[in-house]
Amino acid sequence: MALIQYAVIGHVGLITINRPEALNALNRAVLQELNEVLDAVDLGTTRCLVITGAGEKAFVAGADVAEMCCMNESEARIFSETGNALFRKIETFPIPIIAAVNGYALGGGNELALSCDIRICSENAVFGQPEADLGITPGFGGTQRLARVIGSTSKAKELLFTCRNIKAEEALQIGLVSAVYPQIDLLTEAIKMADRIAGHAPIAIRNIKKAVNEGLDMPIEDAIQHEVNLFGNCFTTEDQKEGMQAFLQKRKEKVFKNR
Ligand code: CO8
Repeated sequence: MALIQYAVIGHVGLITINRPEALNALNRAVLQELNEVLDAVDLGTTRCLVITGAGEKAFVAGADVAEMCCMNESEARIFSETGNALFRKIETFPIPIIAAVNGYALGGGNELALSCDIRICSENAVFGQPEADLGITPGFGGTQRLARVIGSTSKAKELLFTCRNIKAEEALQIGLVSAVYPQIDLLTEAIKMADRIAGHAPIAIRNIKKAVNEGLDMPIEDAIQHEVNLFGNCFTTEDQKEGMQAFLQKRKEKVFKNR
């Protein structure tokens, strides 16, 4: 059985991490399959991805502790580099990716969610970075992305130092997730959001993702120039003409061609 399942629903791709017997823990094989699935996404037709975990208990309960426990320094570095490269690929993936967090998102699980563009979760979701209690630091980007995502080094360090798990309501309150849904509705809501994103001009959406992500790492003057360039680029597309003509013609239906 595949460790990663991939389904296409219209313009939306649904990735499911499928190792429920180990609460979808990330071992080398899961990381490799996830990488392969991302490489196989048809970017000509797919406009948004959703990532979730199999079962009702966990999104991802972390990196696989059983696999990690006997690593030496060099193996640990390679594992961290592999996970970091994959999560950076997710972060910079050309189309938006929504994490539908359906339960535990601990350690590498929270780090996976952090590398996605948007996080929504179920009422039973639990988030945390328990690494310090295992004698390690987060190794898949958590020391870098948590503070950036929630916009507070104080809160990020509190969570990283105390290894305190937080529930969905607190995750919403600190801005770690955008919305909380009953578990039964989570996937439907995630796909609905992805569908809504997929209904807008795809090149504009890609340019927005680039502008926000890359701009945040630039001085503001350079970031504004980056926006100018990406805004200008939209005017080379057929979809800009379609979007604006539809508005001027008071036409509700638009056909965006990803061109
Ligand atoms: N790794 C391996 N197996 C796991 C993991 C994990 N992270 N989480 C759960 N499992 C397995 C359990 O061992 C158990 O297997 P088995 O049935 O064979 O005993 C099965 O999943 C079910 O789990 P539990 O019986 O423990 O379920 P509970 O409901 O009692 O508890 C918890 C659920 C609270 C989520 C609990 O499983 C838990 O605490 N899991 C570990 C959470 C954790 O510490 N995660 C962080 C791991 S470290 C990490 O992610 C670092 C990332 C960076 C790596 C850098 C590389 C160098």
